[in-house]
Amino acid sequence: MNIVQKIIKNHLVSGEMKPGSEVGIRIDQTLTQDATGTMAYLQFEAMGLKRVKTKLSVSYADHNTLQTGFENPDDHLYLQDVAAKYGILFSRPGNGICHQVHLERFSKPGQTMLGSDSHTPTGGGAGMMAIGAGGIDVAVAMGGGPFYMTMPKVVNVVLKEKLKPWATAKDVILELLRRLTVKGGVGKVYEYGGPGLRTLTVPQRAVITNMGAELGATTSIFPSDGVTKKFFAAQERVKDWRELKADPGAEYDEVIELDLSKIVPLIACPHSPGNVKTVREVEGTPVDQVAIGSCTNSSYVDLMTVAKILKGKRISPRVSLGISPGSRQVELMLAKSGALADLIAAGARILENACGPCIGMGFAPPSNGVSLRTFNRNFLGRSGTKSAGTYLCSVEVAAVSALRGKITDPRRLGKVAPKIAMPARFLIDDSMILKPAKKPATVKIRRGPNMAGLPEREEMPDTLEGRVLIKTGDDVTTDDIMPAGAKILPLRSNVPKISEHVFEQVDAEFPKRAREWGGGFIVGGSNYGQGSSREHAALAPMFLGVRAVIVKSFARIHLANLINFGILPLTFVNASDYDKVKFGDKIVIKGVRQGLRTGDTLAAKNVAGGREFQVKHPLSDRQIDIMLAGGLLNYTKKHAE
Ligand code: MIC
Ligand code: SF4
Repeated sequence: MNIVQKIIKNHLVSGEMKPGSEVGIRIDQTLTQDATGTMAYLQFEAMGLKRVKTKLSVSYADHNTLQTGFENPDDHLYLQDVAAKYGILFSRPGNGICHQVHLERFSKPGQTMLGSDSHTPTGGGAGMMAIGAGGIDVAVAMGGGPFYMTMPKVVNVVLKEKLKPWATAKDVILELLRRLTVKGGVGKVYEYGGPGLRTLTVPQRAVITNMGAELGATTSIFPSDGVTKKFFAAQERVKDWRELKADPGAEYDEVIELDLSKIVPLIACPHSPGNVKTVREVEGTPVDQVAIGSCTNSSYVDLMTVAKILKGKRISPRVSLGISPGSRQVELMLAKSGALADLIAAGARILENACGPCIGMGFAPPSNGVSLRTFNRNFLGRSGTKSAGTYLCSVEVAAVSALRGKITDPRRLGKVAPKIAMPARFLIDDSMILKPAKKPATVKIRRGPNMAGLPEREEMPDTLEGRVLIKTGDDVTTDDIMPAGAKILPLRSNVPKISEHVFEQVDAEFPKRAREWGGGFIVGGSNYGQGSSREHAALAPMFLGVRAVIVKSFARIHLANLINFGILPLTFVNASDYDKVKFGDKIVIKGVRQGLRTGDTLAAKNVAGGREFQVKHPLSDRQIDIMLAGGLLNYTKKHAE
């Protein structure tokens, strides 16, 4: 068996391990962050359990750290109290980005993890089967319920040789994105192997598994080997380590070969992580802003490398350089080694160790600006400035370009790249991770005035009818559907308020129209809902009365979120019917309740021309029950009765 099959088999609760069929797996660990966590814990509370049933659950506060009003700090207190009460560890604001901290302090080879964040696969760098999901799926997992997913195809990425100076792990994943595109990984897990493995450290592997999310993959995973063991020893957690490898002759659905020695510095150009070019191709482009950090590239070695490149130099006067360390561990080590002083002396602005600019929480670029980022997403407007263009690259490219004021291939600095060794011991201080209360019954949960209750949806009616509220193209992101940023993120625990911002950057009239038209349909192209795991991209449209989403194809997590909140996900049987449906058309789908059970297609009538077209649903029997009940919360309550 390959590694993916081994882990799934060890955790299998239901289903057959056949690609394409639904499997249920037991979840060992969960992770939440503050932007998705409030909803996840409201849902967990609604389940009425006394304590989480996982081996380990950690709640992080890392996204909503800009406190421009009471909303975010109030939500943090809520999260802290819930964690204390229900047996969850709480990583306080100031302790770092969930994925970086979890990799350092809690990852365990061979275990399963579900996280309410799409970059949860970062844990795959340490041999975890770590999957991103909507908050309610994580709530169910915390309650001991299985996680259901489509059994993925397993792709073996065989790594050969080793990286040349100035080529990095970031370039490896950018190369895969260049070859496979942002839809290439849907329904697949990437399992890395080959002789090149031993040349990559755990944080480098984590860069690759982190950004596997941008391929649309279910997750990505590396074996757990001697390199992994060293990392665990350096984190003083060698007892958490175990070996994990594929059996000799293990079979895979696909094999990709990657010669590491052929990888060159790459860059993803605006506005998609899949728009990859060589750095050489865009060299010379003037840069206004450089941002270094995020769950992709903010490890100790990454930031020490930046410090080494900048030491004794000054950044270009046209560039504003922001650096957000990935964790308090990284930040403390930078400070103690003196590297932090080198960064500050070079002109860097040291930001909080949090997601920060990656999610538009401050440090937005200027109008029409060029922002070079070591992050994983560069969707239009995500930085907070719609007219800006963001580029994604390695820390090496970012640092050298910050010095020169223009996009620069770091190989111009010479044949020898700075080499930072992995530390034999990291600085261990878990004092910002709070343990659950000894007497949970005494914990009173604080809830700020911004926190609204969970919205409800009634059972699925037999006839779905309404008008097409919006018609989108391909690759619509959840940032398009439900934008983030400093102004909107504080509303994550208030669905009525946040729903006023649905599709804000694409079509600001959407919420008003949805209310006036009494809800309706969304029509879209392929890979609809790519990107984040935020269930608000389903919850808020549900609140506005969206009944069904009809598209050419869906991204994995968003599809699951739509089902969880009772919005019927449908695809065109004939892709050409997409062209015939227009904005504002009235659509009627009759006999839905019976129709879902009897087959996988339904007839939709476009009242305008009287034409009928066929739509298909991807639902398993279990998902049909969820849909008919009006969503997962209703379904779970019904089953508990
Ligand atoms: C992201 O990178 O888009 C986020 C913000 O981390 C999201 C989660 C969210 O929207 O809260 C993700 O990746 O799932
Ligand atoms: Fe945070 Fe950005 Fe990573 Fe999302 S991608 S978890 S916003 S650092």
